[in-house]
Amino acid sequence: MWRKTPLKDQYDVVIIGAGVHGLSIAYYLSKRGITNVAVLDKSYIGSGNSGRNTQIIRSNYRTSPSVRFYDESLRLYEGLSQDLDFNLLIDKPGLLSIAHTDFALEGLMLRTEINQALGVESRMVDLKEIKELVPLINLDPDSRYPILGGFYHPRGGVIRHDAVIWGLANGAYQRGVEIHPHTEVTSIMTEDHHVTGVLANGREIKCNYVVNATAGWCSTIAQMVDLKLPIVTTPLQACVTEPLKPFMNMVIMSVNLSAYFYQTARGEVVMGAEIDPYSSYSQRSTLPTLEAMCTAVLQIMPCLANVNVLRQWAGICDMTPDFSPIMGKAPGIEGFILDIGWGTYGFKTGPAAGKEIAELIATGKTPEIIKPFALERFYENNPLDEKAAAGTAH
Ligand code: PYC
Repeated sequence: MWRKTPLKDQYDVVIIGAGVHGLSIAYYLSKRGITNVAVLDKSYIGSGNSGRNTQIIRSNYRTSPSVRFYDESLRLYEGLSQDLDFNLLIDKPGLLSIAHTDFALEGLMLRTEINQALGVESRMVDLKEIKELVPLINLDPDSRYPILGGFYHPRGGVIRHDAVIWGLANGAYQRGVEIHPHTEVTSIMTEDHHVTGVLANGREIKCNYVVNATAGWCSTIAQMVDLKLPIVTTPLQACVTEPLKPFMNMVIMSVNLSAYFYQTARGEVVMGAEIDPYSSYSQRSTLPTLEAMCTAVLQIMPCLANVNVLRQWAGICDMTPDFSPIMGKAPGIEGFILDIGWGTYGFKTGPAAGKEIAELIATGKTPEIIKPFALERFYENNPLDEKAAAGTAH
């Protein structure tokens, strides 16, 4: 889909990380005519969380800045196949968040009101409607965690992550952007608090902007300019079963059990749970997490007992204290741009982050919609608390 070219000595913009975010920034820059751009990745493209996430897209968040931003991304995803002229296999059967306690139900009601006030289609559903939406769900009132109600988000769904990565890479490349896999940045050069270039695969490359669009290694990259981030890196695991005949057409998330699952177009059930309870850079999966995921999903969908799990994997997630990302200019370092801290929710925001960061670089001004996500919010004790809606399964 693209030719390998030698690294040049100078670019306008160097983007570190060839995942959905880095490639999306490159694509939207190229649409603005900014094409002297290189996307560098220490491994193959999409090798990090972009190829490890579970492909869920939704905008049913809790705070207004998040709902606005995630909804912009969902809208961009809805039109991205046409925009890229590349079939991204979007599938939006709807997303159902279920609650097993009154407290969780109240949280879903609050999200419903905020979503509706901002024009995002979400509504509360009772047990009768839940049964209609997902006939095989366990609604037994005597089960260990009886379901009390749900929050339905009809535009939620999934989009094929490998297609998204290749589509964006192809779109950016066709407009003149260079993509350099297996090209590791080991330092960032600065002069007078301005970024001047990077050292990549042992070569000095000059540039005006460096974008940190990495997941898992964003603190390592930030350290290269002595920037400390309030981020802890933690694994998140998922697994997939053998294929089954179609039996459900919905993404289900349980607030209290910290579990989520859906059936893919190939019939497999993809499922996941909460982030691991420790910090690590390991991308290996573990038995206790497999057990936790299956226990939770079987509580909701007991018919899956005896189904074989075929694969399990992990990605590593950069978690901020408020479960919201960091986007914008890095304070005190001209030309160093942050698109990081994407925790367990980065895949669904690739298009909006790409578009807005491209605008920031093109105009020099931070777009209104990403202002609430600036790093400075932590210096000013002004967090954007999304834990209730952004944790893996909430
Ligand atoms: O935020 O929708 C989500 C999600 C699903 C899996 C990980 N994060």
